[in-house]
Amino acid sequence: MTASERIVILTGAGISAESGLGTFRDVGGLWSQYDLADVATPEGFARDPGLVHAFYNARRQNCREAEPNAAHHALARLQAKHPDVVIVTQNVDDLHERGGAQAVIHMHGELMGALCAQCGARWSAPDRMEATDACPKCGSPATRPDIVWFGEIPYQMRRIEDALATATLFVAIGTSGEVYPAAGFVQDARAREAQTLELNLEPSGGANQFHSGRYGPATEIVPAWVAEILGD
Ligand code: BJW
Repeated sequence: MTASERIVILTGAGISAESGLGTFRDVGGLWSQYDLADVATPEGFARDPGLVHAFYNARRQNCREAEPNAAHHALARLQAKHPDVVIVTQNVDDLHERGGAQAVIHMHGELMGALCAQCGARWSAPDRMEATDACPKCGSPATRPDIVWFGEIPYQMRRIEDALATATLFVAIGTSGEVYPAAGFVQDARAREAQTLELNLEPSGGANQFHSGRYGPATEIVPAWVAEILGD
């Protein structure tokens, strides 16, 4: 790695799979157990907020019990040596932070956050959230998880676009590349002449959009890649 390399890393559910958190689209993944229209859309929440809160309460509990794995730790080690490395995650867990990463961009929100659908206030989610919980700021019973559902605009897009505009290396880790706008980042980076690399258990459907790929469990291939670019 040279001093002028500007790396943007996009992570997805695959990086947390070996910590015991389920992915979405793999066999047995969350979308084979739940209808995403019921639990990951504003319309689903309006229909049955209790069901959606139960879904996220359970995932929050799983997340609290999970530990960051060697892939999360490796990215934190890379960032500690090169603080300008930008980590954008689609994941709503906090394993990057607990693994030591800084300033992680959570484009799809955070499990540990609560949001008032009425006034936009944000606060730390309690273990169990319920539809009748009152917003601590405006008092409305409009509490929802601070999660970006289908049809909503992902967070911090300007920051992400700025990082991609100057990236020289874009790396996607553990994501199927099926959900936009994240799925388009590889093309955005390529349009700016960045090199692109996919790290995944197996080639994703969009693998041919990347200049290169390395395949295997994240806990093996991510630390190996980081060691290589740090010259360990
Ligand atoms: C391993 C591994 C191991 C396993 N080691 N690897 C038609 C065309 C184009 C777009 C659209 C369209 N219709 C609608 C849209 C837009 C829509 C969209 O993309 N839909 C698609 C389904 C087509 N997108 C949206 O609505 C987004 N908003 C939007 O576009 O707003 C407009 C706008 C954008 C920008 C500016 C202005 C306006 C919002 C998307 C919200 C996504 N939300 C979810 C759920 C909420 C979070 C949560 O509950 O956790 O986010 S969906 C779900 O998918 C979740 C994830 O973050 C996201 C991505 O999934 P991910 O991480 O890729 O997981 P998987 O399971 O798919 O893949 C796992 C991968 O890991 C696999 O490849 C495995 O091989 C690998 N793996 N084990 C390494 N051990």
